[in-house]
Amino acid sequence: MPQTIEGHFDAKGRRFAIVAARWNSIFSEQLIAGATDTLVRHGANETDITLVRCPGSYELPQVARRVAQKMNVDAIICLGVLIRGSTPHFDYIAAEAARGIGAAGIESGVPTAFGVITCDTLEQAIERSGSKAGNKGAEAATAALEMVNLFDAIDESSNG
Ligand code: DLZ
Repeated sequence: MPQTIEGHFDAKGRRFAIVAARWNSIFSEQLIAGATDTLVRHGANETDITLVRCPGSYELPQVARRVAQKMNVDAIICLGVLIRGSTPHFDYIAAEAARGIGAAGIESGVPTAFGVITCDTLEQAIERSGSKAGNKGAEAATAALEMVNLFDAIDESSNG
């Protein structure tokens, strides 16, 4: 068996930012609730979670980058809801959100989690924000938590 380095899911004593886009707030509020609930159930103190709201998913990377620079947090969970409708904006915004949220994490060294749901229909948005297909905010918070602990495990490893 190879030596395995992996992250566990203990949020105790950790500080998190949730960056959430205001668009489609009926769904994004569910993602915020799912992310917060996941962090608290894994031991985070609610006072150690800061919610930062921004206009839309396009702005998520810019805000994540600024939060990483200015706030003392262990991870940043980015949440948004994109519904295709009939607008070509969708593809541009989705691409920028995905690329930029990743870039913010790579540049800063602070893990960023991608909790943006990209849907064709309202029904899909309902499914992914807390019904049939789970809650993408909770999933993103779980990933952020694993990344925080994984980075610590890498730093502490003898090869690190
Ligand atoms: C403009 C726009 C559109 C059409 N749709 C969405 C959406 O479904 N979800 C979302 O988060 N944001 C949307 N926006 C707003 C853009 O993300 C951005 O805030 C504006 O283009 C201003 O830069």
